[in-house]
Amino acid sequence: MVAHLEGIIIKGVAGKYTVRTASGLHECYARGVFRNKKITPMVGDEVIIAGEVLQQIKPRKNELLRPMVSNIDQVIVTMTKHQPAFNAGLLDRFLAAAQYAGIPALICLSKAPCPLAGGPPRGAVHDALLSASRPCSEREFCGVCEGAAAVSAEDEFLPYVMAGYKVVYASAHGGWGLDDLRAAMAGKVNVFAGPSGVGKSSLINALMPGLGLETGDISKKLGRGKHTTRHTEIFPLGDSDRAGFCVDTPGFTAIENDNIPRGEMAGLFIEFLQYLGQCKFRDCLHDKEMGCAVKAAVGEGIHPQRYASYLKMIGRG
Ligand SMILES: Nc1nc2c(ncn2[C@@H]2O[C@H](COP(=O)(O)OP(=O)(O)OP(=O)(O)O)[C@@H](O)[C@H]2O)c(=O)[nH]1
Ligand SMILES: [Mg+2]
Ligand SMILES: [Zn+2]
Repeated sequence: MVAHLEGIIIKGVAGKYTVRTASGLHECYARGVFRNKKITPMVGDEVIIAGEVLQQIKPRKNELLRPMVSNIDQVIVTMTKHQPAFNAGLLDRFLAAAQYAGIPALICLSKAPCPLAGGPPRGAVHDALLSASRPCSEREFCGVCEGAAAVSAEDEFLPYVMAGYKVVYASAHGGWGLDDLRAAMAGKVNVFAGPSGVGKSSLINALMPGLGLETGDISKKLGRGKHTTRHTEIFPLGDSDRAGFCVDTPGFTAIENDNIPRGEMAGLFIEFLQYLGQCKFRDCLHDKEMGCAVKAAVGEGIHPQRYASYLKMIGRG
């Protein structure tokens, strides 16, 4: 009899799953019964295998459909200001999908400009660097104008900081923000999600030198990535499982939230939550209804851009 082993699917390509077990990596195929029941094994699944056969998938803690991955602690929704151009609607859809799956999200601005370039000086170290007029590097980074503190009123990310999301500004090439990212990822299973070309694989390479994931150019004509990463794969962040994991995923340019019932959408905008239940009508969709507490909070606790996005997502915008 073939021994049964427990493991985690760390990669799946064309029906072939790589399962990490205590006794090493095993390449497996799913039993036909999964196909018949329309169950697709996912990267992140805890499974039981026998030889080359994936026998059983244990109940999932959670699952994300795009990118398809399960048992996640944190989604790092990765975006850029340029190349590809920032897309608030797409970010809102990613965040709603994560929330619907019950997974906390962190926003990462990838290819972030040098935090020492422009803007008012924010500290002695910063001043000293500016007066020495040297480009900053990861080590001499002043640490004061880092992360959310660098958000200005014009910033695309202001609505998200207001909503309560943590935004990490990072650059795989410049090196800044990587320590922030590392700290936010420690001990968790983190999945990088976002459009093609934003630098997901580049960030993972920068976080784990030596990994050597393939990265691709941005199409000059379309200003979009070229879908370089083709499959989802989990990588350990350190030698022990306790260090955490990160998952690289293929980028995409659109995400549909068709699986989310319209009445549940408002509850997926985290800054709306405090107002839900205060509307005059219990089935309020927070559009043109009278006595709507959500609408009353637009411009106060709710940023108009996020509200507009919500309306679009329920087909009213
Ligand atoms: N200027 C700049 N370019 C970067 C930075 N990080 C990544 N890039 C470039 O952005 C392009 C896309 O990077 P990838 O890491 O392949 O992007 P991705 O998000 O993994 O893309 P897909 O695999 O297609 O989803 C490459 O040409 C990278 O060199 C950065 O910090 N600054
Ligand atoms: Mg990639
Ligand atoms: Zn309402």
